[in-house]
Amino acid sequence: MTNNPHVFKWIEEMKELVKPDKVVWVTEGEEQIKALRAEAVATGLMEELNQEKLPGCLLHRTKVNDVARVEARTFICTTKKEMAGPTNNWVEKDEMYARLRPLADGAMKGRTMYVVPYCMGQIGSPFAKIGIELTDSIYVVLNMEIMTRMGQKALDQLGDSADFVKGLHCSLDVDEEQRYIVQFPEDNAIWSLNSNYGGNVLQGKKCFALRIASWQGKEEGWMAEHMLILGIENPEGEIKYVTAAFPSACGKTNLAMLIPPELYQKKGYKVWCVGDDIAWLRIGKDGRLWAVNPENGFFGVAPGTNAKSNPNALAATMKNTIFTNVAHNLDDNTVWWEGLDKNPPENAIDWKGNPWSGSSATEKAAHPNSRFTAPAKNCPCVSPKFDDPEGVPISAMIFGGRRAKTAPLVYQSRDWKHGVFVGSTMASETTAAAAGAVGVVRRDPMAMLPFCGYHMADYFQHWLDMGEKLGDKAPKIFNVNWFRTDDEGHFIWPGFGDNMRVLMWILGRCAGEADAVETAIGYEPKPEDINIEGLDITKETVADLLSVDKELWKTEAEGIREFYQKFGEKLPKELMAELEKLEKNLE
Ligand code: OXD
Ligand code: MN
Repeated sequence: MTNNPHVFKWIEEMKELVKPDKVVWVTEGEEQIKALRAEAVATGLMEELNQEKLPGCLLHRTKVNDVARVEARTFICTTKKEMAGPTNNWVEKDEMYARLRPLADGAMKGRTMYVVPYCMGQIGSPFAKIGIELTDSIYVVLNMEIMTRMGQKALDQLGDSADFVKGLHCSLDVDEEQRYIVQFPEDNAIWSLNSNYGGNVLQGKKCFALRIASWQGKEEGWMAEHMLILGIENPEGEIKYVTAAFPSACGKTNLAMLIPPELYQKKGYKVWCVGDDIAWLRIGKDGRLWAVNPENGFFGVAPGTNAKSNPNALAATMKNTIFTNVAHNLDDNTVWWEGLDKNPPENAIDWKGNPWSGSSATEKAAHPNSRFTAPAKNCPCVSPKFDDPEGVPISAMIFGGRRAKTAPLVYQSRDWKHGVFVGSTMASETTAAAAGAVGVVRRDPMAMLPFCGYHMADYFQHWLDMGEKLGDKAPKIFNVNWFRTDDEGHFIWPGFGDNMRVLMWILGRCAGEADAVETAIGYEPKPEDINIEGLDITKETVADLLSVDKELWKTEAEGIREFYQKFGEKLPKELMAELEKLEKNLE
């Protein structure tokens, strides 16, 4: 275990509060994990799936009121509201502790408190950070074991240091009215109460690796971003890495595990996945920006994942994976979800635990946000650099969103400052998949709106400061949009693996090899610069995908101006200057 006095003092304090019957340190390795899995199955918390077809795989169903992240119940609690800014829910931190303590008081009576030490980043890496999560859920323990480097090794890395994130998770009775996902960045603390859904309670992920880490990054001069990381290897064996940020429902995991089109495969190109959700970025000794994925697994959305959309993700789920809220196929004790294949099972249990039959179903078998928790090393295209403590050097950073008409297929920012402007104005249009009106523009700067642990205007400033430090070694910044539609509402660009054609132009730009034309919004490829060999579209279609409608962009600029007003005086003047430049270019 550990002799770290800071750890013991805090655990004693928490024990006094939540009053568990028993405390179990999850530091004993594989045998202990095996025993916890067996206990989860024996108590009905999880079901063991077909061990021939899905070895090591388990199924879990959450309560029906606990199926997603809850932004309205997520808080950044600091001494001053100014620190959290206008885009976060805020309560003064002592007031929040006072509100939460009575809820947590005795929350683990009659239960076991598991002490889960974990490391975000590779053990021994200069990027690595330690957290300890105290939880009363075996489901959380088993998921954390997949998603992080967990156990004794994390305590060893911590040594005697007081620098760890103190996490408390109490399942309670999963009451949504009393649900709290609270980050205390000044205290390095996270409290999750009344939820058992992954994004709320696997604290290493959104709570630590984004909300707390973004705060730490600002203080310490690095960045925690909601970005995938992928590498493209050319036939000579050189690999260039890019990061990309998208709001949800834009195919981030699919892009992270992209399969190159045949044209590139034949030439010997390969794509490697370093991360599908989060990137921690630091300036390396060479002055360039380097990235690691702090996670050790994928917590991916199951519906829509299939052998065509993402064969790599599907392969990753074939062993040692925890499925949550998917359908249970009773015929062969496996799992199913909408979009897996065209053969829904006849004899199944849906995500709510009710009998479900494909031919007579009126409701979905799997929850639209049902998930797989899969070890990264299961993924056939996981990067050989996945465990490299130094990370990978980044050539380009890509922003994107879902825009039917406004944004072109791809454009490059004129420089870092303009790139920060592009990221800060990122937006997606709502789809029919979400409740509410369709086509409404939602701004989601750098896809960090629900994950930035401090004032978003300070966050923009931090991006600008990082650019100053990086100087001419800064990655180039791009924007992509795979989702332009024709007049009938059909997607024009084929997407999926063919997105590599756009990535190739991006890498060409980084290498100073690809051509571009300057437009009102930035640099764009000429239609012939996007390789469409083997595709069913013409150069004219590409021209169309790249067109910039100035009237639409004037409306866009108005929307940005309105959005920026939120930040008042605190908005960095560089970003306002970029907006003014855009408005002038559109005249
Ligand atoms: C996720 C999210 O689950 O961004 O990764 O919501
Ligand atoms: Mn995410």
